[in-house]
Amino acid sequence: MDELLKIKGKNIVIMGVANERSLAWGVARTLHQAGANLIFTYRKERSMDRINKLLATHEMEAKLIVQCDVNDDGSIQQAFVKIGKEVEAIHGVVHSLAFAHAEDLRGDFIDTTRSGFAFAQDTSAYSLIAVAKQASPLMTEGGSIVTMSYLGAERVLDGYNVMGIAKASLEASVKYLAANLGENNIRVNAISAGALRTLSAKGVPSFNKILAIVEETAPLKRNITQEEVGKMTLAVLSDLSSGVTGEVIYVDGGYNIMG
Ligand code: 1JT
Repeated sequence: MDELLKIKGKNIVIMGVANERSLAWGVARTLHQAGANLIFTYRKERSMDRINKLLATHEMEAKLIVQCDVNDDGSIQQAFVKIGKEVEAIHGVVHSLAFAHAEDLRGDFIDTTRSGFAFAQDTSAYSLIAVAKQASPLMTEGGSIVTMSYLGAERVLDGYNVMGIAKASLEASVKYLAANLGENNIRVNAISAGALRTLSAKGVPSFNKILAIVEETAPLKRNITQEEVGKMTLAVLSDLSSGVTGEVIYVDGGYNIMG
């Protein structure tokens, strides 16, 4: 298996671990099991403490943990300078970040403010471009960049509102980045994950209803797990997917195909 994956000893940057339930943490666990070296970025001090505690609990070690605020170009640049000093090359980046103001994730879409729109785009979509810009020069042996999207990018999902537009922008950015970076043997893909009970999903009023509808409708008749997102992310980061770039890959039990 190791020969097929070629992930052992590879340096993978994981952005977006907020707590144990984060998609990014599921990815970290799977990558660790496969023998990758993990580099974490965090924004808030509190997230760093959580990452350290999670690592200790699971008897895992990080190669490096660096601060990185994706709303700030200087912070992204500094983070990747630090990473570049620690490792010869990086082989993958997991971008598992999104944010919007709570008031923009409920109510009528038409009430979206200019500033709320810009903030969601900046944090959730532009951040991938800014990260790719700083990460790609370190991918001297080729690489794979993976981001997390959601079905609301292409379907109107009640309440997803401004995040739907941000994810549509993220998925289009994946395609343009893939076209741009392909000549450097850097692949760029998105995973469109099914609904998962994470910190981001907290405070979404209709979330239980979403989970129940998926269970009833999806071909697999259930919701997905963090581990399933981790396994697909490993596949997309690894040599198993060496011919795949610019794709949006659904890990949703098949929910998206249903009418
Ligand atoms: C964000 C939040 C991004 C929640 C997110 C998200 N991507 C998926 N979810 C969960 C979700 C949220 C809604 C929804 C379905 C799933 C919150 C913080 C900002 C970033 O409605 C259909 C609203």
